[in-house]
Amino acid sequence: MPDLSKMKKPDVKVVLLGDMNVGKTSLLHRYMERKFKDTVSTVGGAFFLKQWGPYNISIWDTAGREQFHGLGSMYCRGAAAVILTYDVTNWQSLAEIEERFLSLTDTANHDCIYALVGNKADLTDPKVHLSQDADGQTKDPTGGDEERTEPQVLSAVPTPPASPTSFSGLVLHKQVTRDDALSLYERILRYKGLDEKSSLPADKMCFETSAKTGYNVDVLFETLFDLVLPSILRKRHENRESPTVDLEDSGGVGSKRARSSCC
Ligand SMILES: Nc1nc2c(ncn2[C@@H]2O[C@H](COP(=O)(O)OP(=O)(O)OP(=O)(O)O)[C@@H](O)[C@H]2O)c(=O)[nH]1
Ligand SMILES: [Mg+2]
Repeated sequence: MPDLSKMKKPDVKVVLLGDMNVGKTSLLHRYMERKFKDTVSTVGGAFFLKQWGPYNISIWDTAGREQFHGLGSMYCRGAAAVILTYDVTNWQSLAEIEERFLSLTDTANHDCIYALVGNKADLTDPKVHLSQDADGQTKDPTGGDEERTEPQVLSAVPTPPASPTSFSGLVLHKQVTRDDALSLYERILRYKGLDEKSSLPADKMCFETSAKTGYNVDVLFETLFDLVLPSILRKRHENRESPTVDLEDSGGVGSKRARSSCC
C-alpha cells in the first residue's frame, strides 16, 4: 500500500483571514521559514504544506485587501481551522473581523476551530521576545524531521504601503486589549451558534503574537494542529467507509498534484 503521507495530499486545511497589513503573511513566513522578511501585499492566496507527524496540513494565506474579499469564502471552504488575525495597534482591524471576515467562514467545516490572533505585539510590549527554539526548529509530534516546504504562490503584486513604522525603542499604544479579544471570541461563538460551555475556551483560543520576534507563533500554529487532528482522523475514517473523489481535498487551484493525479 502506498505511503499516503509521502503523497503530500493535504489532510486538512487551516486558513489565515484578516485585514490587510495585520501580518498574516509574516506570521506564516515566521512559522514556516523561521524568518521575518519583507512581504508584498497578498493577491488571491497562497498555501504552504506543513508535515505534522504523519499528516499534511495546508496553511492558506489570504489577501486582506477589500478588492479580494469575494475570494475569502472560497478559501475557507472545508477549512478545519481559521485564524482570524488583527493588529493589536489598530482597533479597526479587530472590528473588520466581525464586519467583513466572519461571514466568509460560513463555508468552513461545521466543526471548524477558530483562533483569534492579535499580531504585532512587539510594537506595544517591549518585553515580547522570541519564544521559539533558539535553533529555529519546530516541534514535531512524532519526532520526525521537519520538512522544508516551498510556498505555492498563486499570485503576487509589488510592495504595499507598510504598516505603522516602529522606530527602535518606541512603544505604540495598544488599541486592542485582551478583554476586547475575549469578548469578540465569545461573539464569534454566538455567531456560529456554538455553546460556550462545550467549545474551546476563549482564553485558550485568543493569542497575541509577533511575527517579527517569533513571540507565540509556534504556540499558535501547533496548538491548532493538535486541535485539528481529530478532524483528520474522522475524515480518514469517513473516506474509508465511503470512498469518494473529493476535489476539495486536492489542495486547491494551486495544486499541480491535483491536476496530475486526476486520471
Ligand atoms: N512590528 C511588526 N511588524 C509586523 C509584524 N507582522 C507584520 N509586520 C509588518 O506589517 C506589514 C504587513 O505585513 P504582511 O504580513 O504583509 O500583512 P498581511 O496581513 O499579509 O497583508 P495583506 O497581504 O495585504 O492582507 C509589513 O510591513 C510587515 O513587516 C509584527 O509582528 N511586528
Ligand atoms: Mg499577505
